[in-house]
Amino acid sequence: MSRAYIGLGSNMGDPVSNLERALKMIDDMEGIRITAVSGLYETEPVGYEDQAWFHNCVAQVETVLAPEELLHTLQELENELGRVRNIRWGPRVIDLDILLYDRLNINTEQLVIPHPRMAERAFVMVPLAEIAPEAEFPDGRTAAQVREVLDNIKKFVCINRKLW
Ligand code: A4P
Ligand code: MG
Repeated sequence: MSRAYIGLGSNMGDPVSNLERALKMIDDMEGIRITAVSGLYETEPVGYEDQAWFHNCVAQVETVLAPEELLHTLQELENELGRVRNIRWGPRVIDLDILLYDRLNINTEQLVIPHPRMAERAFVMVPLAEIAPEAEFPDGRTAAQVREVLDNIKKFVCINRKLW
C-alpha cells in the first residue's frame, strides 16, 4: 500500500460541487481510498491570470495503484467530469494532479513526481501542510518546511466549508 497526495482545482461551472464530486469518485475507485482532505481554499489564478479564481484542496490517499495507473485513473475521472483541454494553465472544470507518491522521484514523459511546480505554489502547499505537515519530499524536506518559506500566500482565502 502506498500513500499519495492529490491536488484538486476547479474554476469553471460550480467549483465546490466539482471538487466534492471528484473526491467522491476518487474514493469510490477500486484500489484508492481517501484518508484525509484539506479545507477548501479560494485562490488567485497562477500562470494564466485572465480567468476566474480557483477553488483548491488536497487529498491524502492510500492506494495499491502504481503511479502510472493512478495517473490514468485520475485522467479518466477528469474526462468523466467534463474536462476539456485547451489553454495550458487555463480554466478547467477539474484538474487532478499527483503531488507526491511515497518518497518516489519519477521523471518520465507522462509523469513527473513530485509535481514540478508544487513547491512554489501556495494553493498546493498551504492545504498540503494543513493535512500532512510531516509529508516528505524525496529529498527529505517536509511539507511544513516547504510551506514555511513561501512568500506568495497573500492572495488567498480559506473558506469555512467542509468538503469531506
Ligand atoms: N503530468 C506530469 N506529471 C503529472 C503529475 N504529477 N500529475 C502530465 C498529473 N499530471 C502530470 O496535464 C498535462 C500533462 O501533465 C498530463 O498529460 C500528464 O501526463 P493537464 O492536467 O492535461 O494540463 P494542465 O493541468 O493544464 O497542465 P499542468 O502542467 O498540470 O498545469 P498545472 O501546473 O497543474 O497548472 N492557479 C490556481 N490558483 N489554482 C490552480 O489549481 N492550476 C493550474 C494548472 C494553473 N493555475 C492555477 C491552478
Ligand atoms: Mg494538471
